[in-house]
Formats: sequence, structure tokens, C-alpha cells
Amino acid sequence: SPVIRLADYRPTPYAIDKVDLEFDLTAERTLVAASLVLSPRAGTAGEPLVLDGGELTLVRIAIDGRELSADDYEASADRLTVKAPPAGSFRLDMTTRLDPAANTKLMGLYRSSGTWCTQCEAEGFRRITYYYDRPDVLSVFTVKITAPKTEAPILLSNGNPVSSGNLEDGRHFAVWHDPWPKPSYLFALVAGDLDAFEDDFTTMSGRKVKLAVYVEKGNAPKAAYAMDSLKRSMKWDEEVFGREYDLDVFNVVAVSDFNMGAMENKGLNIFNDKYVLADPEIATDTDYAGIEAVIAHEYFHNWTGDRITCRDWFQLCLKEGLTVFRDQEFSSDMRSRAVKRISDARLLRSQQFPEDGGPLAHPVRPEQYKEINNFYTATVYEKGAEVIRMLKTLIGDDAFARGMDLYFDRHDGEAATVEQFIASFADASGRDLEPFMVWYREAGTPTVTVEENWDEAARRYRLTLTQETPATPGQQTKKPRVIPVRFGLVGPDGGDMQPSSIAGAEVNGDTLILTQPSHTVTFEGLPSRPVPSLFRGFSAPVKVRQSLSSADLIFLLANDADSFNRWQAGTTLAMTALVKATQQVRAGQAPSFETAPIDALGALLDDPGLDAAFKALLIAVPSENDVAREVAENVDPDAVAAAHQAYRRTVAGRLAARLTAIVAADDAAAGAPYVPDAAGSGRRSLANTALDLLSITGSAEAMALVRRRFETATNMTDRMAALTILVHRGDADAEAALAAFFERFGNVPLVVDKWLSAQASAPLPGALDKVMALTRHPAFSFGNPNRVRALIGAFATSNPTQFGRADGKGFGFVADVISRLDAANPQLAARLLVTFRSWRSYEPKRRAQAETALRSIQIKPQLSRDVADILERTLA
Ligand code: DPP
Ligand code: ZN
Repeated sequence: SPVIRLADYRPTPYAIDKVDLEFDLTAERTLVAASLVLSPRAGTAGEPLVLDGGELTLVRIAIDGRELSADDYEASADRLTVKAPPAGSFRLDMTTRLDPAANTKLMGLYRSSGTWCTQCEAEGFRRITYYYDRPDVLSVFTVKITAPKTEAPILLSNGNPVSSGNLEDGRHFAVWHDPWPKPSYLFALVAGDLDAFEDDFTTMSGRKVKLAVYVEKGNAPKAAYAMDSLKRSMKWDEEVFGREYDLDVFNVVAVSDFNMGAMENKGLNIFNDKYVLADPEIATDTDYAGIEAVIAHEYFHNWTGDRITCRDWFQLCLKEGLTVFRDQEFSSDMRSRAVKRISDARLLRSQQFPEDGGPLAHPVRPEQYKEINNFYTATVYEKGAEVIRMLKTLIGDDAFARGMDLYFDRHDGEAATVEQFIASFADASGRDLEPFMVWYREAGTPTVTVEENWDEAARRYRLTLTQETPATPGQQTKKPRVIPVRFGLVGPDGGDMQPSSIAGAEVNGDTLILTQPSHTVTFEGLPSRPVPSLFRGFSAPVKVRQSLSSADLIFLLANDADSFNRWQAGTTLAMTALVKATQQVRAGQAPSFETAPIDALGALLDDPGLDAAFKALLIAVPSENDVAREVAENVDPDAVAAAHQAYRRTVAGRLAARLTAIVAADDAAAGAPYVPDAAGSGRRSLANTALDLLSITGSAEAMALVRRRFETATNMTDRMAALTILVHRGDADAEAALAAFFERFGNVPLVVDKWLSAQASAPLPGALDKVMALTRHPAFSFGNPNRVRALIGAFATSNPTQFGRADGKGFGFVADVISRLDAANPQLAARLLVTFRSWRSYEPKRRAQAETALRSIQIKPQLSRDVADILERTLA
């Protein structure tokens, strides 16, 4: 398949001035009548009109009311060419016939539990009608929907409602008009028998907006938290970014079959129901936080994505990185900023770093692709957000705010580029940001190596900071990057010391700005050797190689003024211990651990000044996947697991009394009503982390605590935590607990997903057989993306020893599933395939097994472009 290149960008020869769509929906067939007003751009009159299609059947075509003859055009399933359109502006009428019920790709118009719904980003609109299905063609849409009234009493599209009424034969219609010009990927339609949770919001200029969250019948009460999150998002965007909503209505619809998390269609966001439905019985604290973040994310897109969209798909981070940055800020303001920052850094390291360091590495703003669906990645989203955060650190809060305003002023109503975005900040700050563009253009995670030197006699401290970015596919040499290093020099009393002067790098407040391959920074006039605290707040998405002693790390863990670096010091200590233990296991030795770092954690657990969520993060052991990433080469997941187990046993043993007290304190508080806020979720998170650690010893007392928690839990967070522990430890009561859980929640698909995931991620020899058996369970379906991700996705991503079985059966099974899914839903299949991206890091035997599994997919005929693209890059 062809390579699409940024360098080849050209505007279309025609603009689409106006679009009228009429959808005629029946159970048997769907007809779409599209009427487009087109006009040639300067100098392009008479050029052929070539529109995108996707598996379309054309039943009628006319220009300015005249039916075209066969000589006038060529229509294939994937393309329409009108050979010689009129020289001026003209109207193109087309009717296409669709089969939404047969649409298993979940792109374009499809049915989910009987509801007609759409997903058009990135290239789904072409599966509805022929169109310039690209983000730089903006038009004003009017949409009429007719459908059987009993089957679809609710008819929704973008914009504002215009009219509605009854027709013959039990049918009815609704007309919607969206005054804001938009590209086709933001089009949406919903028709179904849904319940609504309604409310309203008065904007900063006093306009009243009707809000509704539509859900399947009977689920309206479960939309309350999503609605509350929406209203808080609308208010926050006014207060923090000065952005007001711009239509009379804002609708959110939850559907149960959805490839992505959610979609920001103008005025009609469509969501995976996982990010809408919640009550304490069915949703965990993590689910609540996810709903709040995704509702905010999609709402924030109204300005960063819809009002200002992307010129082409290479600019995807222009809307995604920026909107992730905005939702991160929102969540930080709603909850704990320190905890959010740590969670985001963990996510980046676990999802984006392996992408950046493997065969699928690509720049935040890629320059070529074969299939754009494969670029909705952690690099574009999460690293894209980090790049914006660095920009803010670099130019300061005020210039950043002015730059945002300038961007909105200049580009409202346009399809913009990353260069235009960055120019707004260069102009607002006066800083040359060309060197900063390397973050957008080059892939790979820089490593910053730190060397220190203390001259006691001269009271002079030197840090040498050297950056290096490894080669990535297609990019052999790398330029130095602009790296902001927020820092502190921690003195013996735990406070930051102030040097009398700093030389060797630009300094901006508490931030050193690296621009060269290497800087030696000299700090004069310090009373004693400081302990350096670098990259405070995770000020740059880099790896840091620095050999601080255990004593220094323990000191930072206890004293650093920056909470991120306190956590980082603890994590570095744990990771060092885990990597060493893994090496000992591989060498046939018993792993051994220093006790001082563990005792330091214990002391922090006693500190009443630290909040529970932060303590939970401090004692959360880096995952086996984290350790494997650090080991990097010749990974043996069984050795990692053995080291991990031994480390957790040691921690649990030394901290047993404190951990038990934490669980008991939480038990005492459990009678209070469930509130999914930072305080409540922090308390539960700490208690469940403590319980998980205690259970690793398998002691009768610990397992009794787990069983009791499972039986007496008053919310899904605690119930699920306890169930997972029982299942993962292979407890004698695990099967009974799973049965009881299914008995109670088997009719709630989102909870069935948790039940599936707990079993799929169990680090036990029987896990693969269990997963295979569960694929035949009546509650499972290969047709539903959430079920597939909950079972197969969880097995591949969260069960390193069983997915990575030495006999290759784990790899083989997942490869078979990918082959089987590909024809029905290529996007989902390609996502699953990404779980193989680090296959070259395994020890030789597993590496060979993984390659065999990948090659077994490759030989299948008719692979989708999605899967073929990932496979080709993964094996390259
Ligand atoms: N729906 C996806 C998101 O909001 C793609 N735009 O990130
Ligand atoms: Zn987004």
C-alpha cells in the first residue's frame, strides 16, 4: 500500500461550500442522499473531481439536477471521479446505499445494540458518502434523519436542532444544522431508543446550553457522574483558557461497541460506554477518574480540535497532544496535582517509552504513514502533551497563556499546522522556538547522563549533563534537543541551597535549559556538597542516567521539596534492587535486598503529613513490565517474576505491621458513604496496595483479610481489588469468588470486563487455558472491542510470564486471535498486534517463538492495511 507523505501535502482543487445530508434509516437498508455545493479554488476550474469512498455502493449521481451518464464519471467502491465538472460553482447530488448492520469495522455508520451510530475519525466518513475525507476541507452541514419512530425515537446529529415531525408508516424525522464549518471526521449521527440524563449549563456570557447524556434504556442514573464532569469541564475551560461553548445543545451518547475511548464530534460526542457509565456498585475509582478525564478531553476538543482543526493527519498532535495537556491540567485541578503528575509519568514510561525505543518509534509529528489509524499512539497523545508542558516551562506561564490566546485568535475556524501553533508561542514570548521543533520532528527518547563534581576547597559544584538520543527507524542521526531541567540543590537540612552564581547553561528561575549535546554547569558559593534533585516534576520526557548512592536517594526520598522527585527516588531505589535481583536469579543465586531503602519507605508511611494517594504510589512496586524494560535485553520474564516476587516478599515482611494497620484503618472508614474523590480514592488505593503486598506472603492471616474484604466490600474498587488478589495468588477460594462475582454482575458487560481481565492477567501456569476457555464463555464476544481488550488485551499486556511462555503458546494464541479478528475489525486487530512491539528484547528462545508467531500472521492472505503496516514495521 502507498506511503502518504507530509511533504506531498496539496490543497484540494475544489472547496465544499455547503453539505446537505439525508439519512433514510430502516432495519433492512440505509440510503444516504448527499448534496454538496462545490467551487473550484483559484486556477483549478475544470479539473477532475476525485472524491474518497470506502466500500460504497452508488445508486444515483447528478450535477446541478442533471443525471450523469456513464461516460461522465467513474465510481468504484473506494473512489469517485467526475471527469469534467462545470467550470464554476456546482451542486453534486449522490445517493449511496449502506448496510450498517454488517459494518463490523465500527468505522462509518454502524449499529451498536440496535442504535445507529457513527465513527468518522480518521477516515470513516468516506464509508457514508463520497467526499474529500480529509481534515482541511471544512463545510457547513445540515442533516435530516428519517427512521422508524419506535425503533429510534431519538434522532441526533451535530449542531442545533432545527425541526422534527412525524411521517407516514410510523416513521419520523429530525433536522439538525451545524453553523460551524467542520471537516468530515467530526460528523456524527445517532438514532436509537435511548434514555437521557439531562441538565443545563449557563456560559460565561449568560447563554443557556441544554446538556444531555444518552445511554441505553434504564442506565440514565449511571450517567450522573459523566454529567457532573461535563459541567465542571465547561466551567474550567472558561476560567482557565477563556473558552466558551458555542451551540445551544451539547449531547453525549454512550455506545457499547466502540474502537476508541470517545470521539469529539461537534456538539455530539460519542463515547465508549466505559467512559460514561458509573455508580459505586459497578465502577472503580480508576473508572471514575477515567470518565472525568475523557469527558473533559472530548469537551476540550471543541476548541482544540473542532474550532481549530488539523490541516492534515500528520498534525494529529496539534489537537491530541494539546487536548491531553488540557485534560491533565483539569484533572490536576480537580484532584491532586502531585499524584496526577506521577501517574502521567508512569503512563508515559510504560506506554510511550517502549514505543519510542522499539520498531514502531515515530516522531510526535510523523512525516509519513501507510495507515493513519495506527498513529493514534502514546507518542502523539502523551508525548505530545509532554512537549507542550515543556514549552510552558521554557517560556513561562504568562507567555504560554498569551501564546494560547494568540493561537485561538489567529486560527479560529481554520485547519492549522504545528508550525503555526509554535509560531504563536514564539511571537508571544520572543523566543526562537526553531530548536524546540526537534521534539516534533525526531523520534526517540533522549538519555541525559549526569556526572557531578564537588570541589570542597573552592565550594564549587559542577554538573555535567550530556544528552544522547538513540537512532530510530528511518532516523539514524539525531539533533540535540532543548531540554528544560527543573532542579534543586538539596542541602543537609533538606532545604534547597542557593548558589551565588550559575554558569554553563541558560537558567530560568529553577530551570536549567539544555540546548547542546553536553553542558557543564558550575554552581559557585555553596556551603557544602548538595544532593542534586534534577528533572523535578518530570520536567522533560527523558531517561536519566545518574549514579546517586543509596544514601543520597534515601535522603531525597525523605527530604526533597519536590514530591515527584521524592517518589522518583523511591522508584529508583526499588528498580535498582529489582534489576539486581533479576540478574541474581538468572545467575542461579538467591536474590538479596538492602533493607535501608525499605525502612525509609516505612518511615514515610508513618508521616501524617503525606496524603494516602501519594503513600500508595510510594509503596507501589514497579511492575514486572517496568523491570523488563529496564533490563532491556535478553529478558526472561520468569526471572523477572521471581525477582519481583522475592522483592515484594521482603517489603511485605519488613513493613507487615504498618501495612496491616493501614488495611485496618481503611476497614474502619469503610462504613462512610462512597465518594470517588481524591481523598476517598487515595485511602482505598493505599489500603488495597497494602493488602496486595501483604498477600504476597500467602500467609493465612493476610488471605483471611483479602477474603473478608471481598465479602464485605461496599464498592467496586475494594471488591475488585480483593477478587484480583484471590485470583492472582491462586487462592483456594478464587473459583468460588469468581462464580459469586459473575452471579452478581454477569449481566453488566463493563463489570464482566473486569472479571475477564482479572483472570487473563493471573500469573499462573493455567492462565492461557483459562483465557482460551473464556473465549467460549457466553459473556464473551469477539465482536465487541471492550470484551476483546479485557480478555486478550489484558493477557498480552498484563501477564508477562504467560503471554511470554517459553513454549511460545502465549504468543501463538494471541497471533491466532489477531489473524481471526483482522477481517472483521482491522483497527482492533492492529492494536492487539502492538503488544508484540518489544519482542526483540526477549532472550533468544522466546525471541524466536515470538517471531514465529508474527510470521504466522504475515502468511495470511488479505491482511488489512492496519495489520500489514504494524507487522511490517515490527518485523523490520
Ligand atoms: N476520539 C479520539 C480522541 O478524542 C480521537 N480524536 O482522542
Ligand atoms: Zn482526543
